[in-house]
Amino acid sequence: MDMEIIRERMKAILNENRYQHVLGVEEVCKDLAVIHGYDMEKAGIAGLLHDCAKNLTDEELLQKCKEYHLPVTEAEEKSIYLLHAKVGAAIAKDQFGVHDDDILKAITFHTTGRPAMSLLEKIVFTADYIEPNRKPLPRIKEIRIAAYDNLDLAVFLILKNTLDYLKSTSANIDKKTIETYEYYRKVDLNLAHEDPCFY
Ligand code: DGI
Ligand code: FE
Ligand code: FE
Repeated sequence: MDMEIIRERMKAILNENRYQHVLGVEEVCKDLAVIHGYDMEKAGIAGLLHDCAKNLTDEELLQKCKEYHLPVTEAEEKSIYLLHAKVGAAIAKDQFGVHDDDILKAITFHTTGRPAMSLLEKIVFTADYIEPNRKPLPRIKEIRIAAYDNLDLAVFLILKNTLDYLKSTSANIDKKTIETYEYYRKVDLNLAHEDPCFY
C-alpha cells in the first residue's frame, strides 16, 4: 500500500484538525507496534484510516449502513456518530482496498472496544486516545506510560475515563463499551507490584 496516496486521500476527505489527528494516530500506532511486536505497516494503515468516515453526517452514516448492509444497533440509533467506526471499516475495504481482517476489525471496534481485543485492536484503541494532537485528558500521563508498558492497563484506564466522561454528560452508553470495560477490569493487569489501593 502506498501510504502517501492514502494520506493524500484522507487529507482530501477530512477537515484539517481531523487529518492531523489521524496522522498522529498513525505515528503512535507504529510506535506501539514496534514496542509490542506487531507489523508496523499494518498498524500504520489502521491508524491512518480509523476515522475515514468521521466526515460523514448522521444521515450519510445511516445511508452508508443501508448501502453496505450494516446492522444498526439500538445504541448506534441513539448516538449515530458511533457508526463512523463500522462504516469506516466498510469504506476502508470498499474504497481503500483494505482486505486485511485484523485492520478492518481494529477500525470497526476503535470507539467502543470489545472484550478480548487483538493486539492491533488494542494498539489502535489506545493510539486514538493518546496521540499528541488530542487535547489534554484526565490521567493522560499515566495512560501514556501504560501504553508503552502494559497495553491492557492502558485500555482499561481509557475505558474508565471514557465511561466517567459519558456518565458526566448523561450520554447513552453502548453496552459494548461496558462489556469491554468489565472485561479489561478483570484481566490480569499485572498490578501485583503496585499499590493495591491504586483503584
Ligand atoms: O473519533 P474520535 O473522536 O477520534 O474518537 P472515538 O472514535 O474513540 O470517539 C470518541 C467519542 O466516542 C468520545 O466522545 C466517547 C464516545 N464513546 C465511546 N464509547 C461510547 C461513546 N459514546 C456513546 N454515546 N456511547 C458509548 O458507549
Ligand atoms: Fe473515531
Ligand atoms: Fe480517532
